[in-house]
Amino acid sequence: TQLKIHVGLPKTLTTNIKKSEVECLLRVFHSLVEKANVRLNNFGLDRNAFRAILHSIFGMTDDMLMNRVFFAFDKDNDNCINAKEWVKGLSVFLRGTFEEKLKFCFEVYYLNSDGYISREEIFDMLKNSLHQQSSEEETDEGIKELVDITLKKMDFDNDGKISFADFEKAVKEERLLLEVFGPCLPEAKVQCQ
Ligand SMILES: [Ca+2]
Ligand SMILES: [Ca+2]
Repeated sequence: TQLKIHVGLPKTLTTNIKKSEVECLLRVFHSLVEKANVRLNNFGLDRNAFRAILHSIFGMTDDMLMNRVFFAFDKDNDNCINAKEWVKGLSVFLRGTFEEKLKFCFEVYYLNSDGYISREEIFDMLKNSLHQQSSEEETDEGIKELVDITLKKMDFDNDGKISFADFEKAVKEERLLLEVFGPCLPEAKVQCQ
């Protein structure tokens, strides 16, 4: 059993993944767990093992975002990705509808589970992603200005933070805003064989 990278699975094939794919994802999961977890009692992937997979299979490189993706996958907050969380998360990666991806990105970005993306979080994420993109050091003042611009564009009810309703409305108007705070969906489509 192996995962193969395919660029360009049909985008129209959305919603639920097929039963055979679920079975394949479970096989992959169990072999990854076996490889990663010989020492651990938990039957699942811990953060390091999961991040290694995000990096090697999905080409992710950003530590902060990989941590956030881990927390978004880990629905029951036990610091371990179990089989159910793995299949659920990967089905969004593989075949998520636009709505599912919208929800997933929002979950990655709000992190502290109060249901909003706060000004401080926007600042941290923009600072982090600007760090990755350019060698020049952005000043905090410059980033604060970007935070204001972002809020102006996305905070429709003017309460100084981004709710899911704000996020949904902004992304529906401008799709590029889906990953505005950093890439958290894989570029390449992964196919199970
Ligand atoms: Ca978990
Ligand atoms: Ca708001």
